[in-house]
Amino acid sequence: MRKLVVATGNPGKLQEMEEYLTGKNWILTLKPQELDIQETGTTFRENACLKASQTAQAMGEWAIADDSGLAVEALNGAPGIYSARYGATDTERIARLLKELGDNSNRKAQFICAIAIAAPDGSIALETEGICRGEILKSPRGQGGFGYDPIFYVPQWQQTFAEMTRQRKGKVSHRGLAFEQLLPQLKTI
Ligand code: ITT
Repeated sequence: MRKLVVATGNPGKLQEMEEYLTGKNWILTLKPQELDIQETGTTFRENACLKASQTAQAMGEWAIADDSGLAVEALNGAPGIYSARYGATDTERIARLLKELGDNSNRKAQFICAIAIAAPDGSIALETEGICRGEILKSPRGQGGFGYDPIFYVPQWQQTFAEMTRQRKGKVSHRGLAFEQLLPQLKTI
């Protein structure tokens, strides 16, 4: 069994990533908090690769990183890669998004998740991306999940991410779709 450092400081993401990775042939450890990586990339993929690569090199271990966010069509794709930097807390980020979208009738949005795995020398071994399409509600609904989950509604299931069970969100979400592609490939490295 090899060690895999999970390069995230986001507890909501960490919980979901652990669920996908548990029982696979890897011993998971968490990135030390003091290892702070600047997200200077211009795409989700670039930022996932930066986080995985720099964590792997700093720790001398395999590392996995997730860069994700919410792109709202009527806001020209904002907050996008700046989703975490859109406000200080989840509540503030949701409030800002709802304010900027206002009464706009175009509520279309998509969650995007890029995952990268780096080898101990920092080289990228695997990269995947998942997208989940949905709509932004006018007010939050549901208690589960994290981040923007209470305002992201998936018409196919008639639920927000925050109303879904962990299992359902785990299958249909952007992260679920990215991991669905990643897991078979993970066996090959
Ligand atoms: P790390 O970089 O340390 O992993 P982060 O929170 O800074 O943590 P990102 O830069 O990838 O991560 O920002 C992702 C943002 O998008 C953040 O505000 C999340 O709350 C939000 N987000 C990502 N996936 C989400 C999900 O499944 N549900 C709700 N919000 C999500």
